[in-house]
Amino acid sequence: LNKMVPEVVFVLGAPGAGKGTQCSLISKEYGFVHLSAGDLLREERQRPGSEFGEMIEEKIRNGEIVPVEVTCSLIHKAMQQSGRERFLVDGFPRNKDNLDGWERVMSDKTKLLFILFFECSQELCIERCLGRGAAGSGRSDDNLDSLKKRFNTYLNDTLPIVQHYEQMGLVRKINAESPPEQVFEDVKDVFSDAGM
Ligand code: UP5
Ligand code: MG
Repeated sequence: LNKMVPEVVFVLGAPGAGKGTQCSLISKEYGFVHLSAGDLLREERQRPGSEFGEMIEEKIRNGEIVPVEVTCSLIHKAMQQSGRERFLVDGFPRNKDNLDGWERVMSDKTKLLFILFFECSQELCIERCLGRGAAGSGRSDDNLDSLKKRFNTYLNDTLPIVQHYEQMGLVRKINAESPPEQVFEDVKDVFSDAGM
């Protein structure tokens, strides 16, 4: 009867803007569960017997977006398995298909608090991802060819989603070009303004 509706913050920003890095800081400080859609997809890709493994790998390498049915059910499952009530959904929704799919299945089951949006120049983002690749990330998309495609998708498909939420007054913009601890200071302001 009085069951709490799970609260969700969507975390968006270009590839390499620092979404994952900031989400781990936030989860430590504020007790949100960090769910990276990309990590969930990479896990599913490795799961023995997954019928989606090859499709996911191909999409990721080409910087394309996996159909929402797959991504959304992984997010939903992870939310249920956590047994918790506050979530950072990192790197989702990335396009109209993602947005519509979430609205269909999840918007009645959750409360969207706001969108945390990390802004960082393309040059810096690419430098960070290439640096991570060179340091042995093992990610099949940390190469210049995939990065160009990831950025195309980001500009064409993801930015319109940010604009959609901006019109609803839900976007909290953060400059993500300074060092992580400094970026996190601005993140904390957003969470404290939200009463956390
Ligand atoms: N770094 C971080 N912050 C820094 C800072 N302030 N100063 C200097 N360096 C900083 O950081 C990236 C690198 O930069 C790291 O080396 C870090 O140390 C350093 P990270 O925190 O990992 O940035 P993040 O924004 O999380 O970058 P990521 O590469 O994870 O972003 P993407 O959005 O590209 O990747 P994601 O895993 O979300 O998606 C990958 C692919 O999965 C997509 O392209 C798509 O094909 C697929 N996907 C879907 O299909 N659907 C989804 O819903 C989600 C993903
Ligand atoms: Mg990430």
